[in-house]
Amino acid sequence: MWVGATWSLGLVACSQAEKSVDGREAARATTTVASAPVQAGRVVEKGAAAERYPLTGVIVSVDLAKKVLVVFHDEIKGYMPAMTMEFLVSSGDAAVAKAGQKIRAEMIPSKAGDFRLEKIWPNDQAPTAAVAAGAMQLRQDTFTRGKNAYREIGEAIPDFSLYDQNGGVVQSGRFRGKMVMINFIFTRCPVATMCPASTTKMISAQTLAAEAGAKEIEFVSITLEPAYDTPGVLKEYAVARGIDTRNFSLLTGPEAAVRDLLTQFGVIAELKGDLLQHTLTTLLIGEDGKIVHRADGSAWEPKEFVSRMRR
Ligand SMILES: [Cu+2]
Repeated sequence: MWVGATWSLGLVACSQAEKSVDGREAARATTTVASAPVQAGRVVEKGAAAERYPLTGVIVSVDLAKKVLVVFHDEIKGYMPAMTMEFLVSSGDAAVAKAGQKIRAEMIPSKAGDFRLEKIWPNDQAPTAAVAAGAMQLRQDTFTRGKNAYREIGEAIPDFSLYDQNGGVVQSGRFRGKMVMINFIFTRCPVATMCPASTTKMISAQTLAAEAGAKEIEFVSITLEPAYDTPGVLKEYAVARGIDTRNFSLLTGPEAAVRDLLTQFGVIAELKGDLLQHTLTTLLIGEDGKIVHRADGSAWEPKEFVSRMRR
């Protein structure tokens, strides 16, 4: 596990990007990370693991206690026609689900004859379009900035549109006029001193900020592994870690958008075999959207950040 000021790798990706004419190479350069074992939604994987089928549909009803969604789903080509049926889901997915909401997901039939949904994403037209447009804008911005993509202290953060742990769209404009403390984690990080410790310190900062009477402050954790960390997975993580989500959001979204944010914030995340290796960065953004303070690595103290917050 390597930690530290290693955003030069991000610059390598960007200087490659600079050479490309049409941007396609740029996309490749920055999305090689975190691909294979954690692929984005719509795949059918057959073989050793359970079969998975891409599914789209509308949630008809939610049984939170039984963790069951009733979904009217579209035809699953070569498997079953469109119909309304029950699906088992995680507690996080059940908590996030709303009747009437469109979703896309992966369906997993079990030997026992029941069906599970995993990798559930919001699929209603307006929010999906907003998030896609945000991702495209970020792609453009990262590409245009080229090797200047990395945002220094004093520079404004890029605009983004992502989903929070409730599946709602969060746009960066929401934070204008507030200070924001941001870190980057992934929920299944196995290294206690990395993401789990970083989340613990964010929670401490939130508590200390409240005690210090810090005003207009929000806390944001952006996932390093968006293909796995769906809104429902983030929800479950927030509940399990006891995060007070009144001013603490966990964000995810399209792989490309997250990649571009990591590049611009100078965070490295790279798959080594099955392990997602990454650096740790924690940022404080001012009410004008500019970076006020940044800590690289795991040695930062919550109070350093809280002392810089507005009272
Ligand atoms: Cu980690």
